[in-house]
Formats: sequence, structure tokens, C-alpha cells
Amino acid sequence: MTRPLAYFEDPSPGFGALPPRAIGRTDAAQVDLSGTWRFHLAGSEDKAPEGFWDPDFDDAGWSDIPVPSSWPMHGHGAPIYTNVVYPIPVDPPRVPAENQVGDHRLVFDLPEGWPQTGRTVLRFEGADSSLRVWCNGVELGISRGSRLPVEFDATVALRPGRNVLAARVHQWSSATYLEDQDMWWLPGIFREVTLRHRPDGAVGDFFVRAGYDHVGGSGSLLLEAAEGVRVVIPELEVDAESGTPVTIPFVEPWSAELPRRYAAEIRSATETVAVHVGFRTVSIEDARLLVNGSPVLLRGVNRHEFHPRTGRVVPYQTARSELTLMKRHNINAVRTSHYPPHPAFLDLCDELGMWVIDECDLETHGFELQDWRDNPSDDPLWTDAYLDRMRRMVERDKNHPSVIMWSLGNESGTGANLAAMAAWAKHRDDTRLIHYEGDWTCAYTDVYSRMYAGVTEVEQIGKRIEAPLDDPGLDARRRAMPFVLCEYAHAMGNGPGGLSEYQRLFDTYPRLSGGFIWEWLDHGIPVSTPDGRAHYAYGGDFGETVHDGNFIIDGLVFPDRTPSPGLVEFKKVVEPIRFETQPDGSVRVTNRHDFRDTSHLAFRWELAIDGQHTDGGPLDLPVLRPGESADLTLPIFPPERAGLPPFEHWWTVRAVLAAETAWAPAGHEIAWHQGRTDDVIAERPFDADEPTAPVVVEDGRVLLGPAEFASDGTLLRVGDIEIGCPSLELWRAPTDNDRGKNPSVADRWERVGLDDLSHRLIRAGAYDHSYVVHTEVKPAGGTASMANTYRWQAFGNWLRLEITMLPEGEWTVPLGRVGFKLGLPAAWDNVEWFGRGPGEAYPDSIAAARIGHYTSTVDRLQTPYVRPQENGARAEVRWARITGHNGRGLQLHGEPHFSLTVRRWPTKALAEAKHTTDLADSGELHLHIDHVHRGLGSASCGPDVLPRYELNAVPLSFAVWLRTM
Ligand code: IPT
Repeated sequence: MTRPLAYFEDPSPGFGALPPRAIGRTDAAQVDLSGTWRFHLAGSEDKAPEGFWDPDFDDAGWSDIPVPSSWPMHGHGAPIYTNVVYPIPVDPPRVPAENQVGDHRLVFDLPEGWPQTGRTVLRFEGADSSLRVWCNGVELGISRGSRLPVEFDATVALRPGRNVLAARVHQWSSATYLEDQDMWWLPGIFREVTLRHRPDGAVGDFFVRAGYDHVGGSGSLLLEAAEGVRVVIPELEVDAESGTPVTIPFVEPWSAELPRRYAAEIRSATETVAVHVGFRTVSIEDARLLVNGSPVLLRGVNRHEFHPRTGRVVPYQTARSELTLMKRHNINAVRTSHYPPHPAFLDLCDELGMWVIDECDLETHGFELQDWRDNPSDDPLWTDAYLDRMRRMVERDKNHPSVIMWSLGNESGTGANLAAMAAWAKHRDDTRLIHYEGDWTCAYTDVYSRMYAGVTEVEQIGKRIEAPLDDPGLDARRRAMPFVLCEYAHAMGNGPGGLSEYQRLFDTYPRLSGGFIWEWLDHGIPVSTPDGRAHYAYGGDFGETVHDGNFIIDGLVFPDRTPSPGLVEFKKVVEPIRFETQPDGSVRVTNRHDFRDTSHLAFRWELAIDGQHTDGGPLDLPVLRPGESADLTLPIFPPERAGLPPFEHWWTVRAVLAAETAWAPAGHEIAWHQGRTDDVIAERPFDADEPTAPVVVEDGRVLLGPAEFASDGTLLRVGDIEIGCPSLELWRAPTDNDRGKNPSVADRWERVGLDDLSHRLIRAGAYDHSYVVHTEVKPAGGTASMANTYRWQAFGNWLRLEITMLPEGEWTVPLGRVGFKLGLPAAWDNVEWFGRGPGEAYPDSIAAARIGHYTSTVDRLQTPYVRPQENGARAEVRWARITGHNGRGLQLHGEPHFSLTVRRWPTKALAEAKHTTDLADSGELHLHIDHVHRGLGSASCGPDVLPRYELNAVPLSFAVWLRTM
């Protein structure tokens, strides 16, 4: 006999919910029930307390919990991380008996004078995953749809004075099958609970349709609400009855760049609701995405709602500072992956200016693992649930100008239920576009959306020459659609690489409307080692049996929302002011905003010689409208050629905010560009073509200028300082991107033993003024090898080391790097360099690194990726000094430059570490001087390194100069 379904396994949306509606700042009575509730967690339904909803139930033995909260973040149970795979056996709509039950109780007093007429509703903004509610022992209803609001009528159950609310939340329910998003599973009542009076004749649901006519500059307004309800916009002298269209001859439109909102009120006889109105019109023309008649380029991120300490509860101030941080990094769009955000987030997007794809709380990705068999998306059993979810999102969010597209959900296959959602939404709201990535035929969407498509394919789509669909009708429809990459450039660990290549396409082809980086935030959870050292946890760290490891750590910001190098790179790549050096030396400035002219910006120039600021000032520029360019002649002249050292003259031009905005202070940098006025290549630090010292062999030691070698070619000391002997290095601690794909580059490195090179001396000898050491370098596993030559020469107190690498045998794997490593005393803590900085840079993620003179410490050079991996390389370094407090140390000089990395641990330790706390000081510094690095790519989910950034084993030769100080 099959067991009957438990109530929380019912695939329907539930019962007792009032029709979904828009809300705003009402003057009706309202109580926020957030605060401390009583809480009891049971491991399964049969262990949960009977009758806990009874107002007289004794909860003295229970604990306290905050509401809103995700209970695993408060010591009850533990978070679970899975991406695609369901954390429960797939048996829809059933869930396992092991299913945590979180019982919540709140005793509260209804405020004195609470109105006796009208109705009172109890509103939950979000509860994960099944919610059942009682008030004073009276059951109000059941709801599923975790990231969606629900209201129950509590009028009859409430009484004056003391009231008792009870809510039972199950961790797993039928809804689990529809909520398989790539994130921590975190049950709880995680958004606010409010009690709201609804006076007789209250405003009810309202839909303010506010469009903008970009030709005439007028605004159109139509309020859809109950009869007798009015919309009032004092500033525009609008007072219009619901159902009556109004044209306002002149309005300022809303856009993400100029988020002009008008304060408005929605009024009925008994209620006034304060809202904001933004006038804007979304359209598609000639396969371009337009807002207010102008093409829009989305420079976006996917944003999950997560906080490292509170889980799915994101405080208002955190959300605000997130948006501020996005704006400061030139981000103009958010896809609310993969569910509607906290409603306040959309208010913030309206206020600060952000294009939003509002995504429904829907993902059935786990069914892909069974070839989409039994996928709820195409099963009538689930139609109501799908429609209910769409309705609850659209009705809640329809008054936000920031929302320009409704997304049906994420990774849910295809099917009639998705089509039904789209049809309903189109019918309800024809002012926005429908987005869904999972159906590449775009049968029920308005835009063509894809994830992780490579640049070659994206370029074809941009040119509108992509491979056709089988159905010519659908193909023609899709070819007329704008294209968005709803996910691209997987920001996991060190990366993504290759952003500039995508941006070039977005800037070139009007059909390409931009994209959304996956993703904004690392969802790490702070924990401590047994001895009290803090680090961030990821999948598997809470004892989960099924989990997806650190795939949850894939954001542009670290868990504490500090920017990662990836965010800094993105800011540079998407900057809305473009500077380009012209062949005649002038600088072309192009305004790449879609709506804004440049009057809010100030332009500046400065000149630095070898990184030292020498001159600078404001730049005069005419105001540029969107798309316009102007050529600037910088007040800088090529320098007189002086003697050595060959100074490098670099100028920088910058566009900064002229005045403070809601999201950044005056002077905040928006865009920059650098160029040189000289063509000096600082090849050598010493002015002589020929070495100055001979090789002297005595008593089995080899002396060359300041250096002393053992007879086997090992460097023993330079001057009176012992430094380690350089040895060739071809491997790096794999990045998450190196570990992507199957088999991954990292697997292949391991298989051939690239992480375990053996160095065999072939011969060492003096040739004239050079000391030459030949070695054979072999990866532990393969038959391939490198014939390797170290040629040492002395120039005064400088040593010049030239390394030649000749691959022999069959090299079947790309290399991680080509360079050498060297051991240095641990006390040499200070690092100073002239080259690119201040942050790390790799060949395909280097746009944000500018030429300058920088100082740092060994510790500050490390990028604290949550799962340790290759990091911290400083690119195109002309020279560097690594010194101790007494000023002694090592000086390096490139020919012309190298990539510099210094750590307190060897590469092996970095590769083996699972968490930052696994990295221990080895007692010496590990210096890496690299001639070239493999690019980063985005293979952890998406395309690998582009061919031009791949690093293959080819003959190479490079030189570096060193001396001790
Ligand atoms: C894609 C998902 O949509 C997203 O939620 C996230 O999991 C991302 O991958 C990887 O981090 S789906 C993937 C199979 C392309």
C-alpha cells in the first residue's frame, strides 16, 4: 500500500492564502512581528510536538530563535550545500521521513485600539520550505513557495490583547522539487512576518503602469485598482481615478543611470499607500533591447540572497551596501538568481538605479540527472504550483520600474507549465519581457538567453548567423530577439578570465544586450578550527553526505562582501567611459552610457615617471551625450632622453564623479586609461653590454662576481647572503578553473607529474664570462622532458640569469606557468615593485592592473580565496625589491619584465590546502619569477582559457637580473 501524501507533500500551492497583491507604505495599522519567537526543532514529523498550536501549549522547554531566521544558522541542524543534485531521494512529490520540523510560537499583544472593523491579515514574506500557520489555535492555512509572500486572513482568529501565533515549517516538502537552486539549503521563516489591518474599502491590489514616450517626452499613467481608488502624484499634478489613462506632457524618465522617481500616493476612501513611480518603456526593435527608445547594455551580476552569519536573512543595510558596491563597480543590472529577492531590494534598485531581471522561485535542475524524466515543468500535477509562483512574484513586484523582465525560473527544463507561466504573465503585464534560459527555442520568451556560451558562438549570435532551429517559424522569431547571457564568466576562485573578449562583442553587436556574471557573492559560512582559527566553510564542511564542495564559492565578492580581483577587473572592463589612444597620440573619449551625458563627471590627467607622480591637472572636455566621442590632446610632451636608468613616463587619464551621488562620493573613479610618452624599454639595470667578471673556479667552488656556486651548479650565496637556488617551475596550484572540465587541466598535470619535477644536472661549466648549468627537468610521470640551461653572468654587483627551456619528447598537457622559484629568508617581508598593480593579474585578467610603483607586504600580496589556489601574481614587473626591516634583501630586474609572486608556503601546500587555515608559514619565502602564466579562463563552469592565453610547451628563453642589497 502506498502511504498517503502528508500535507506538506501535496504538490498544490497550499490553501487559505489570500490573492497575491502589491503592497506599499500604507497608513493602515500594522505590526511587525519580527523579534524573538519560541522554537522547537524535531528530526521528523512524528517527533514534532502534538498540539503546539494550542494557545495554552507549554513551550517552556523550547528555545528562543529570532524571526526572521534560517534555523541552521542558529545552532539547530546544519546547512547543506548541493548544486544540481537533490539532497533527498527523487520521488516527487514525496519527501523522506527524516525531515526537520521547525515549530515556531509567538505570544504577542494586539496593540490597544486595533481597529474593530475591516479585516486583519497575517503576512509572511518568506518561509522555507513548507509553512502551516495557526492563530490562537485556529488554522489559517498552508503555503509553499519559499521566496514568495503569502497572506492569510486572521480576522476571525485574532482577539484583543494576548494572541498566540504558531507556525510549523518543514525542511523538505513538495516545494523542494521546485526549489533546487544552487545554494545552501536553509530552512526557516527567513523574511518578516507582519500583521496588517485592511480597512473596509482599503486600497487593495494596485498596478501603476507608467510608460515613457521618448519621442515626445511625455509620460503615460494608468492605475489598475478597485473602483474609486486614485493615484496622486503631487509633483506632476496628477490625480487620476483607477482605469483612467493619463498623459503627462513632460516627465523625466526612469533609467538605471538616471533613476528618477516621483513620489505618489494610491488612495482609497480609507487608506493611503505611499509609492514611487518611475516612467519607462521597455521594447524590442530590430533584435535590440531598448528602454525609453535607447539600446541598453546590461553589465550585470547574478545575485543570491545570502549572508555569511544569518543565511537567507539579508539585513537591509547589507543589501543597500551591496548595491552601492555594485554601482561603484560600474554594474548596472542584477538577475535575482533564482528567486524574487527581499522586497526592499527592489525598492533599492528603483532608488539607486539598477536594471533587474526578476526571477521566479523555480528550479527543477535535479531532474536533468534523470534526463528530465518526471520533470514537474511538464506535469499537470504541478501546473497550479507553477502558476501560483509566477502570480505571487508578478503581483508583488509589478510596480517596480527597475524590473524590466520577468524570468520564469532557472534550469527547469521545458514544458507546458513554463509556457503557462509565461502566458499568464504576458496577459497580466504586457509592459515587460519574458525571460527563461532553459528553452533554447524561445517558444515562450521574448529574449534569447543563454548561459556560458563561448565567445565564438556569442559572436555568431551577435552577427545573427547562429545555427538555425529546426522549426523555421521559431527560428525566425528567435533571430528577431535580443540576446542576453543570463550567466557567463563563472567567478569561482581565481578568475574569471576572458571578460574583455566578451565585452568587445557586446560593444560591437547591437543584438548582444550584455550579460550577468555568475555570480555576485561567495556563499561561505564562517567557522573555526578546533584551535580557534577562523575560516569560511563550504559544501561538505557540515558533514553532508551528498554535496558539491566549493562550487558555492563562485562570487565576485568574498563572503564578507569585500571585492575580489574579479570584481575589480569587471569594473574596468565594463567602464561606461572608454578611452583609446589614437595613432597621433591623442586620446579618444567615448561616452558609453546609454542615457547619461558626461556632465556628472570630471576628467583629470596625471604623469608619473617610474611611478612617481610628477604633474597633473584637470582636463577640459565638452559634454558628451551617450555614444558621442571627443579627441583630447594631453598637455604632456615626450620626455628628453636622459641617461640611465631609462625612466618610464606613464600618463593616466581618469573620469571621476564630479559630485557626490547616492552611491559614491565626489572623486570616485569611473574609468581610466594609461599610455606612455616614451618608448624606452628598460631592458637592463646595468650599463654594459659585456659581463664584467670572469668565472673563477677554486677549491671546488665557482665564483662569479658577487655569486658563489657549488660545483654541481647550485647557487650558494650572492654577496654575503644565502639565497636558494633557482629552479624551473612549470606547475601552479590549480585554480578552480584549472580544475574545471573532465578531465581537467589540473588532473592532467597530476597525471603527467607536472607537480613533481625532477631536476638532473647534465653538466656545469664556465664558458668565457658565463657560468652555464645544463639540467634535464622531467615531470615524475611522463616521458617528456625539458632541456634546461641556466646561463649566469655578472655585471658589477648584478647577476644576470638567462633560462632556456627546450621541450623534448611528447608534451601532451599545457603548462601552468614557465618561470623559476627561489627560497628567501622569511624576514624579508616588504615587497616593492614597478609594474602592474596594485592587485594580482593574469594574462586574460589584466585590464584592471595599472602601471605604477607599489609597496606591499608578503601577507598582503595573498588573495584569500576561500579554497586556496594560485593567486597573487603581480604582472609585468620591471623591477622589484624584497627586503627585511634592516633594508637588506634582494633586488630583481626584468628583461623587460616578469610576473612576481611571493608566499610563505610552497606551491604544493597551496594546492593541498582545503581552507585558508591549512596554509602554514614554512619558515622561508617562496619567490616565483614567472616569464609567463597560463590564462585563467572560466572552465569551472564554461569555456576554458582562450587559445591565445593557453600555455603550451614550446622552446622559450628569458632572463632576469638579481642582486642582493
Ligand atoms: C548554472 C546554474 O544556473 C547556476 O545556478 C549555477 O549553478 C551555475 O550553473 C554554476 O555555478 S547551470 C550549469 C549546469 C551551467
